[in-house]
Amino acid sequence: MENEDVKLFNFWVSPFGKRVEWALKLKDVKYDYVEEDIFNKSNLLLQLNPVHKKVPVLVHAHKPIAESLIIVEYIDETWKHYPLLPRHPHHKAHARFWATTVEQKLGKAGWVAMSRSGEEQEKALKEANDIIEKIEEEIKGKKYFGGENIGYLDVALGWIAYLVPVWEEVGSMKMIEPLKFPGITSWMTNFLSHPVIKDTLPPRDKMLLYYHNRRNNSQNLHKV
Ligand SMILES: N[C@@H](CCC(=O)N[C@@H](CS)C(=O)NCC(=O)O)C(=O)O
Repeated sequence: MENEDVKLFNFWVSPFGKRVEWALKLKDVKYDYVEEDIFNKSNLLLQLNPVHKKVPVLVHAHKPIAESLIIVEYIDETWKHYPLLPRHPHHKAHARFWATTVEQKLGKAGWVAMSRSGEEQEKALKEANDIIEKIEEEIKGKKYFGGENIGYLDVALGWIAYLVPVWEEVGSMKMIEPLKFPGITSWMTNFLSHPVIKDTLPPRDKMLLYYHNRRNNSQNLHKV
């Protein structure tokens, strides 16, 4: 089963798809990568993920799995070496809680802070700040959320490390002040310089161009 074909349908800058790429790479699972155009989706993607019609989709042993955090857990259960989720049920629940809470709160606030200005941006920055303060408490004194090694929560929150600096530049604002949030800032450096992660990061110029365009044309909040 674990040696069956693996295929990842993804979009190059997707913060959700990156989670899956990272989980596969950390576990050294070989896979084929299929780039999807999320503005002109293939029929195959619509068949594989008929409910949400989104990437990422992982196809393993000819069966599709959708939703990035569910895929990461599937990968963790299927390929056991380099475990991502903690073993203890409480630690596991804690990691899942922060993965979904940060996505809900910071994902939306960060997008609005990047794509709007004036009062709307101010309000979003305040919301972002509230959750960033909580993340700072979680990471303070640790190399990774997973401890000495990258774990589930690092994979789940890794988008912050490569996307927030791009969103800050595009939105001419600052969400993560290094002096105010030294723990998150050093986690971002540790995460981005990890040998597995650093090879997966999209080119910064390409991301800046993409998000500048998204900012100028930002009616649709969901195609991150
Ligand atoms: N909750 C989903 C979100 C996936 C998602 O929003 N993917 C975006 C690309 S970053 C997408 O496919 N958007 C296409 C659309 O919204 O139609 C997950 O975690 O996998």
